[in-house]
Amino acid sequence: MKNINHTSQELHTIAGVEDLDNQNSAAISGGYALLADGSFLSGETSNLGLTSQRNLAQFDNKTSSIAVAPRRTWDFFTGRNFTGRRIRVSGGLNGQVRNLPAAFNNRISSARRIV
Ligand SMILES: [Ca+2]
Repeated sequence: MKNINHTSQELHTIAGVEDLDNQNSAAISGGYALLADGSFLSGETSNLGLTSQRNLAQFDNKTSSIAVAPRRTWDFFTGRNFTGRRIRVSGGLNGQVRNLPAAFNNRISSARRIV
């Protein structure tokens, strides 16, 4: 069954990108990737730390937004064991929140840290 994200984005004027709030900035300060069920890191979250995940277990097919720490890059896959379609998310210089495009929304099943 396909999940549909009804989270409102009307408070956000820049699609897909916004500054991290203090709580989420602290969460990723050590180089983490943070996954969230809702857009813009709303709803339930899962912090991957620095460890690639071949199987996101309870977070399988839930991720709708991702924050990656500064200077880190992760690849996220629609299949387990780093298979299927891939989307790369980099934290840039300041970290970044990325809302997943429709082809990946609620479809991420594994995650691999690149740097
Ligand atoms: Ca979701």
